[in-house]
Amino acid sequence: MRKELQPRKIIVLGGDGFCGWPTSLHLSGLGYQIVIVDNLSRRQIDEECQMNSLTPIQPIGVRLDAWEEVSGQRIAYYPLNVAEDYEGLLEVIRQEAPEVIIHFAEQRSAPYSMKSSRLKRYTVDNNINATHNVLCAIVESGMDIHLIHLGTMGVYGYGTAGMEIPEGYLEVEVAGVTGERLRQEILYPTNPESVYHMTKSLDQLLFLYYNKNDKLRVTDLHQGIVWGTHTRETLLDERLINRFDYDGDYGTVLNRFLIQAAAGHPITVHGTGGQTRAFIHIQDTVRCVQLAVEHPPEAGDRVLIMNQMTETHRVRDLAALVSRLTGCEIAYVPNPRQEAAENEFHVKNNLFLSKGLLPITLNEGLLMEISDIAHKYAKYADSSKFPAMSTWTRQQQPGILPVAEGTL
Ligand code: NAD
Ligand code: USQ
Repeated sequence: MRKELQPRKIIVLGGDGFCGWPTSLHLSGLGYQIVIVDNLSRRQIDEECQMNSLTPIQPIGVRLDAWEEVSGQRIAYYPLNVAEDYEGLLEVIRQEAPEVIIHFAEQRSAPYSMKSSRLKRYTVDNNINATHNVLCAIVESGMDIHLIHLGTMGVYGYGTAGMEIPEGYLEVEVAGVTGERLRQEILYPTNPESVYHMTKSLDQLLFLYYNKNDKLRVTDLHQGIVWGTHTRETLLDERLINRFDYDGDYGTVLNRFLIQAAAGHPITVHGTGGQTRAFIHIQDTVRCVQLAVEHPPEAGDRVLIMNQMTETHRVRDLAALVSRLTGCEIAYVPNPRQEAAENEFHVKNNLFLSKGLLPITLNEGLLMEISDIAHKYAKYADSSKFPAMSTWTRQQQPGILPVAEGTL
């Protein structure tokens, strides 16, 4: 009975990317009809920056044919810019009539978003227009579509809150006009640390508005840093392999440390490495998105926000762990970012745990990642791409002024 209530067709915006590709395969493997929309801008950025995924990702057409061969399922694909081609997006939605749209289609690197005025503006234009176009198109289509968006833990900011970060909403008590105490729940105050993270904070307001005004059903997943490469489906055939970014702009911290260690390069810890962040394995990402598809908000519910993370770690502890496992050196380098030197970070993730998520921990997954991806592909790494060169302020640029206080 419950099965018949499950959605059958899902549009995955950004389905060629690091999270979107394995999610598309996972959901297709479960029997959902998947339609990918992607303008391949991430592959173009690689060309622009003369970078490549460490793993040999195949052109989208080869990927889709390989999946059909392996699974018997055909995933449809539309090359379309969600931020610029509103009419095209609306047409795809009308034609495909999905029950769910999963929105991964944003520029997702914080360092890339800070590199220049051009890239700050690109990130804002791309991310905000993409999100707003999707919301408008759902309303204009008149269909009851559940929108699932990939947001970020970074909307909460990385100060020390002194409490567990709740799932999106904060209970507050304020004084009323006659002095009585009033209790309310508000969106957790945002405190983004990069232009990229700021776009995710702005996305939240767009969701709040369209949920209130048009009663759209929206789930916003505040995801931590994703690590790992493979999922069960991407392992089925090498042509299905997922991308692996390791450069200073797109590589995320743990995956970078693993490849640096395997390539014999010192692990680049920014500043004191006192930053505590939230993490999740890519296999758990695809499982969480599945759980979000299977547990939609009801009509009239407020935006459902879930923290999509499984553990928190301090950057220098991760470096020490990778160093212990591989014997590589650690290099403490000047921090190119403007961020607190040290922070405590405690996060609630009860909503996913209550829906059946069984997290993969760093302890289980790390050795496999080292022996499989790191050793197999490290020889293809270009070590000139290891340093993170994008600085948060002009003052931090080497040769202009001294590095900002508190970031070393
Ligand atoms: P990615 O860059 O690998 O994938 C994004 C995909 O979207 C790319 O294939 C890109 O070509 C496409 N895209 C971007 N703009 C588009 C547009 N205007 N029209 C059509 N397609 C467009 O990034 P990812 O790591 O897969 O991240 C996916 C989402 O998850 C992002 O929104 C990101 O903010 C979020 N997220 C990622 C992480 C992480 O650690 N990777 C962590 C938290 C949240
Ligand atoms: N760091 C190092 N050394 C490195 C690289 C990073 O010490 O070589 C530090 C950074 O200074 C930072 C932390 O590691 O304190 C995390 O950096 P990151 O690049 O792994 O993560 P971030 O920039 O926050 O962005 C990534 C994804 C983004 C997602 C976010 C989730 O690129 O799309 O939204 O993780 S979160 O961090 O939870 O907001």
